[in-house]
Amino acid sequence: MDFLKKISGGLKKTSENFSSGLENIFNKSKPAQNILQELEDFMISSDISVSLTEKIINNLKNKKFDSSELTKLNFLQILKEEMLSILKPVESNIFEKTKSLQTILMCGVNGTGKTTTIGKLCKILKNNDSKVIVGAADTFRAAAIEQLEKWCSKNSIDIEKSETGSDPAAVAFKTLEKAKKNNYNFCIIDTAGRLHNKKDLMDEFLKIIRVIKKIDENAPQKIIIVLDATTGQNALNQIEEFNKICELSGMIVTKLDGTAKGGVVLPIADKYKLPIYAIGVGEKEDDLQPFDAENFTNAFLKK
Ligand SMILES: Nc1nc2c(ncn2[C@@H]2O[C@H](COP(=O)(O)OP(=O)(O)OP(=O)(O)O)[C@@H](O)[C@H]2O)c(=O)[nH]1
Ligand SMILES: [Mg+2]
Repeated sequence: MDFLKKISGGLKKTSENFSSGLENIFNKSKPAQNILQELEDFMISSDISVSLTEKIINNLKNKKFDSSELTKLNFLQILKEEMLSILKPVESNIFEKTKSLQTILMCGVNGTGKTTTIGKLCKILKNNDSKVIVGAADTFRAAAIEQLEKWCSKNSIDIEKSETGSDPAAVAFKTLEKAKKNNYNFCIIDTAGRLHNKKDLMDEFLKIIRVIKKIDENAPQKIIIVLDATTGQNALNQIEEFNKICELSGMIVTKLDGTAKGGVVLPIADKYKLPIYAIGVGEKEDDLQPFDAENFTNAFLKK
């Protein structure tokens, strides 16, 4: 299945919600002022955020459409331009095989899709002929280690683990040590979900980073926050909170298939300007896609 088909399927709820909303707004003639007001309310309810919605509405106002000119088509044109100008700069592909070892540390609040995303990522990396090792540094639950093991065995990926309850930083250390010694291309560390207001858990995360740096001072090359699109504007707070304690490199937005409000990707990209490396559009191993602004925008605005 090609990328565009896959992402269109994944964004089906969002695009259907968006097109039926626009259909309702433009289905009968009304003054431009009313249309603008309805568009504003609708975009905000689609999780496009107040500030970004205002920007788009102002763009429309500046074009001075009168009621006969303000059509769905010219609205979509302006929205598309706006979306591309926000999303193009955050496109970033980091999953190509590189000569030097890349250590990727995953983080995020509970249940956003970190472990599943690592599983899917392993397949992409394996297909690029990369040598990959994964560290099961979520030692909090036995099930978390088993879950990661299952994903790794599917793609014959090496995994480093320890018993439940052991120090996650020690697992991360062992994984990177092995990766370095055996010339791996990627070392990916899974971590337990954590809320920013649990100081001990945030300290534990910082310890993982400190310990990794003992082996390679430039590692982790990437700290990726995994965000669940179904949590809406909450995802923005999560970026804010993790960014307070470490320097996030970028993000992966999951569960876009599970929401009609995929519009949340826009304020996320607009506010933080952090790269979006990939998006999750389902639970299966092929349901992770490198982020492509053009494909995303086309799938989003599909009639
Ligand atoms: N529909 C859908 N479900 C997803 C996606 N990504 C992950 N999930 C599901 O989300 C649930 C949680 O995924 P996990 O990978 O366990 O999340 P996690 O962040 O590792 O969770 P913790 O380790 O407990 O913090 C699972 O049921 C996954 O199948 C996605 O892109 N789409
Ligand atoms: Mg997990």
